[in-house]
Amino acid sequence: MKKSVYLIIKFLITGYNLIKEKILVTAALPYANGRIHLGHISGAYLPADIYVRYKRLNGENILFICGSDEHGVPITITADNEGVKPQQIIDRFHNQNKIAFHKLGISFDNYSRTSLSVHHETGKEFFLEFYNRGILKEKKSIQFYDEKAKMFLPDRYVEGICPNCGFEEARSDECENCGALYQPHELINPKSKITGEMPVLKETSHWFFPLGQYQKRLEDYINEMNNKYGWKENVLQYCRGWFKDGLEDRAITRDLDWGIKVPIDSAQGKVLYVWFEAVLGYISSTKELSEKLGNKNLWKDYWQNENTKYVAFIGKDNVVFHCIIFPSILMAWNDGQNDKYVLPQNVPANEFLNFEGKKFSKSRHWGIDVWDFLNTFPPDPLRYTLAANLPESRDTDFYWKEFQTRNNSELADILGNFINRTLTFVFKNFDGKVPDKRVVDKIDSDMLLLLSEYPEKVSKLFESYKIRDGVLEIMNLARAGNKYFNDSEPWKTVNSNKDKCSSTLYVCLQIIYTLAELFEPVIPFSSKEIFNILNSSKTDWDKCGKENLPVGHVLNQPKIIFPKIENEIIELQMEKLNASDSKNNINKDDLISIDDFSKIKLSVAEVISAEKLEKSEKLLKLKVKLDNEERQVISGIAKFYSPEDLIGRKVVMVSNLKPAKLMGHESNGMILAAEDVDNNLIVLSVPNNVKNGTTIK
Ligand code: B3M
Ligand code: ZN
Repeated sequence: MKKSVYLIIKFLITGYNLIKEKILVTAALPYANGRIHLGHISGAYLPADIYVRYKRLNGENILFICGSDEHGVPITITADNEGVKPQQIIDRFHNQNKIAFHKLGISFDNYSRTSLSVHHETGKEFFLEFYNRGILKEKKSIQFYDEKAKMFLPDRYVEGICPNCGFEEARSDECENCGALYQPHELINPKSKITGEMPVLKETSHWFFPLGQYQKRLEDYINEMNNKYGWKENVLQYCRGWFKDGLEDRAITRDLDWGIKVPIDSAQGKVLYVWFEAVLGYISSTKELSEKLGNKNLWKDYWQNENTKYVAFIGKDNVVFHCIIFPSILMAWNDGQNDKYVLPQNVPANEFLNFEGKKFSKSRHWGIDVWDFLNTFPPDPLRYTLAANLPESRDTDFYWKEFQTRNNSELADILGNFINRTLTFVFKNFDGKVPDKRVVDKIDSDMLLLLSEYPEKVSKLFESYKIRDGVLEIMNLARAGNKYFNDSEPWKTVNSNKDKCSSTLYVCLQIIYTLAELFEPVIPFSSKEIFNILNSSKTDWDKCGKENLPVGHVLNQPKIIFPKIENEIIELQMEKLNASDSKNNINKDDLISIDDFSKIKLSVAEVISAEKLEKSEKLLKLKVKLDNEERQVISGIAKFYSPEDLIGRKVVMVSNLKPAKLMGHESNGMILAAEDVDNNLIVLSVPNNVKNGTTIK
């Protein structure tokens, strides 16, 4: 080829790649203060993953971005409750959630963390850009301050009596019981949750983002996106609600020491408000990916490219942050001199998933943890069940019984059975090879026509974020396959009309091929197994409804892809869920009198030494100090704490327990710990300023 021709072609290809639309998909960054549960999965991660996998099969240039949200009060509260540093909490849950996502086949291109320096830099860059351009307003306000802990107390750190209804666990400016809103100074008997002291009111100043100024532009933006790309009605409703109330300035700094430090001298002890920076986590996660891939500009190719289609998958509780706050931050940035960012083209937020008819509740242990789930079941039946029941337009429920039915009656009896009966038949009668298409009757051509329409049919649904309908539609193809098999009666034609029989099986195998591909986004692990049986691999999405397996192609022996789930296993899971819930529902007959309770002497004790007991995985030998007495206690917490974790800690001890011998060692008391649903023990801590030996009442 002449060099000039070569150059022209190269130029055209590069040019095409440059202008070809890029797709950026993000899914909400889960807080690293707990394990993700099935509600998170059906709210955002599964629909996003199905969409992304489908787009990849279309050969799109797509990035799927996520990571852990590691700042904010939810993290520090969890850390305080456990008596550990926030870093320990985020390390634990970042890793567990990352593994859970991986096991479930959620195919992020990057799963980052907002504690990384690339993210801190990004957060500071945005703040400084706004600060330097004079966009931010500094305003003074009065807030609770804990003089002992030397810190301002975020809302959730203060508790007192509601001035309106007398509820005793009201927050600093809002009562959960009666819904009243009030000023912090109106709260009666405020107490700091950190030290238990009465906090004082102190003036502090914060920087505010002028959200109100963006209202008109945000309304126009959402209208335009809705007109062009069709936003979901539930999402529009939430936005309209916010606009109706009128947008107001929002503080984007907080008095806390966990988070991204506000990068100006006059803001000592302040960090960026977690929501201001968390949404920027999508950008920094993409930057981290660029670095990993050694392609410095990759993130810009997506984020700062007007040909990027950006879709943000979230749950309904995050709508305001993704449809209002994040776009306004990007608008403000884009008004400056720097390269411009793309705004979300769509935010297909889902409603909630409830469990067995009741709302998810972390404190009541009502919900199902992905980690636990995948210890018992493979990922695809869960993916399919959730996908077939996504809360796209209203809340839906996860029922264990439905999970069993979706697996046994749909995956196994419809899809699995169709594959199995076809392949078994082909191995028995056609030597394990794709048989010839000899006679094409109406029933066959109708089936092939229906098949050819499927990729587009499903595409239309997926493109409009009707993921659930798309998934149900694919299962309909498996149903149609079974019906075609039944109506064609190959078990008869194999003797009476072998050519006809051969054609029937040829068509059935093409259907299985199409099912393997269409189902790839939904049940990727099983799709791979189906392709293995077919001894084949995927093609472009728009070609998968055609006749892809050639005559004579050698197949592999079938095997069971979807084993049935037995009743006992489901019943066990239901019991487990109910048991964790009833832990908090105390039976009337179990109530004790105050006299019964006062028999138990609870004291504050300080751990002064700790060591592992030889030959025991569970036990630690502790020496604890009461008022002016030392005691030896043998405690079954070795799996959860190393000796160093405990030394110096003040704990709660039952101090009037009869002495006991454990593995030959005397124990004089019992250390109290909380046991979570996974049977992890968390030792109760007492603030350091409480004296050893103090009685707990
Ligand atoms: N971490 C809230 C949540 O997990 C929050 C989402 C951040 S998305 C930038 O629901
Ligand atoms: Zn109240």
